[in-house]
Order: sequence, then C-alpha cells, then structure tokens
Amino acid sequence: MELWFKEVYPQGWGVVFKVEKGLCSVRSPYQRIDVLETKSHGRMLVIDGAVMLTELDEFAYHEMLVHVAMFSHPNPKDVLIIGGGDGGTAREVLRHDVKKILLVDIDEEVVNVSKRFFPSLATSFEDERLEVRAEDGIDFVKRASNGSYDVIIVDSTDPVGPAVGLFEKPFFEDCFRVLREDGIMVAQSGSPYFQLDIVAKSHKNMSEVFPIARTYIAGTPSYGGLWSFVIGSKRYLPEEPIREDSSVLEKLKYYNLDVHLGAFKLPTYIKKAIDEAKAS
Ligand code: AG3
Repeated sequence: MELWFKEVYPQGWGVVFKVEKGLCSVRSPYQRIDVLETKSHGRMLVIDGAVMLTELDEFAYHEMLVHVAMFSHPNPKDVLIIGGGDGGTAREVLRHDVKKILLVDIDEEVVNVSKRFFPSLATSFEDERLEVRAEDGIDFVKRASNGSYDVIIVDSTDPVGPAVGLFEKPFFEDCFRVLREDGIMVAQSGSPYFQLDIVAKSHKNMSEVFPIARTYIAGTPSYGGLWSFVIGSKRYLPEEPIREDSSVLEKLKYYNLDVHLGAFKLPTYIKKAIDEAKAS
C-alpha cells in the first residue's frame, strides 16, 4: 500500500510527500505532533497537519530566519527564541559567539520529539548556553524586564490557536520593550502565495512598533515554495549585514552575503500587498 502525506492550503493546492513510515504521533495539551519518514525529504515534523520541517530543506528556513538578524547586529550576546522547540533555530544561533539563549516554547512535547527523532537539530539542547522553558511566549515577554535581549527570534507555527497573538501588535510592542536600545527582532511571517494577508499584516504591525521594519523572503520547498520573514530593528538597517564572520559563514548551506542582500528585493505583488496594508 502506498502512503502519502499531504498538506493542503485553503486555496486548494498543497504539498505531498510519499511516506515510508510513520515514526511517532503524539497529542500534547496544545497540538498533534507527527514524525514521518518520507521517501524524498528524510524525516518530517508535522504539527496539526502543517509541515514544520523536513531534513532535506530545513537549513534554508532556519538559516534565513536566524542569520539575517544575527549578521545585522554588531554584537548579539543575549538572544530570545519564541517557539522553535525543535531546536533548529537555536542550532543556527549557537554558531555565533552568543552568551546566552533562552528558548521559550509553549509545548515541551516538541522538544522531546525532536530529541528523539531529529538529532541534527536537537544537538543544540546539549549546549550549556541554551536554556529551555516550556511557557507561553506571549506571557513570557509580557513579564520580561526591559532591555534584556539583543535579538528576539520568533519561530512559530501558522497563526492558528495559541500562535495567533505572535503575529499581532501587542506582542511586537512587548518585544520592542524587552529588546536593548539597538535590538532587532525577526519572525516568520507566512507564505507569500498562500498567506499574503499574513505577510502584509505582520509587516504593518511591525512597522507600527519599530522605526525600521522590513520583509524578506527565502525559498522553502516544503512549505510550498517561498516563505517570508518580517524584521523589526531599533537602530541597524537589516538589509545591510554589519559583520562578516567566515568561521560561521563557511558552515552554512543557504545564507551568504549575496543571499542576505537579495532576500530584501521583493516581487512587485508582495510590495504592493504590504503598501496596501500599511495604507489601510
Ligand atoms: N516554523 C514555521 C513553519 C510554518 C509552516 N506552515 C505551514 N506548513 N503551513 C517551522 C518550525 C521550524 N523550526
């Protein structure tokens, strides 16, 4: 019997993967978590039916989520990750000379599943610079002290259920407050093909909170082709990397200086959607 996994976007198109076998399926208090062995993409993490990552192309998403912000800051030492329980985002941050990372994911089951099935991501949990807390990221930033982080990275699922607030202005305002005076935050902001409203709304919210707000894109085939990220900065221009660190760069597979610069060149329809949202 042939088994296929498909994630269908509401527009009536999606991504399909031939499944060799199901490795794990758990229901946490927050969501359903599945790990599948696919024929073409290695292991895949699925949350509530949505593809979170595959071993084949997770590097593109994680490198682009992390290194654009990290290379736009001159000296990122204290980093807060909201979500990212699989450890992939932390793995990329740990390539830099950071002092401390706090990872706040609402669901510790994601961390447990990653430790069992995704060793190449979960290596980050062994690094003593990383602390993990199972808490709601929205509540966490509400209570966090002013000016405690250089970079905040939001690695969330789609804006459904408990993740909805992670795309909204009050959360960005709290992040602004807990960042230092030259801090930067970045968040995944949806698919430019299937979630253009989320791309545009996230940008609008960010631009109402941070003096500098930009959207950039990267190729992520497992999420249907293209993905977007929104970045908010208090001082530095994120489209211009401020540092070059060859010891980090030589380990990366997607991110490089040209990709950083190019990622901010947006197709017309994305620019238009952002401009329209800002004008509304
Ligand atoms: N975080 C963002 C994935 C969103 C994908 N959406 C979807 N497939 N509908 C993934 C977590 C990786 N650390």
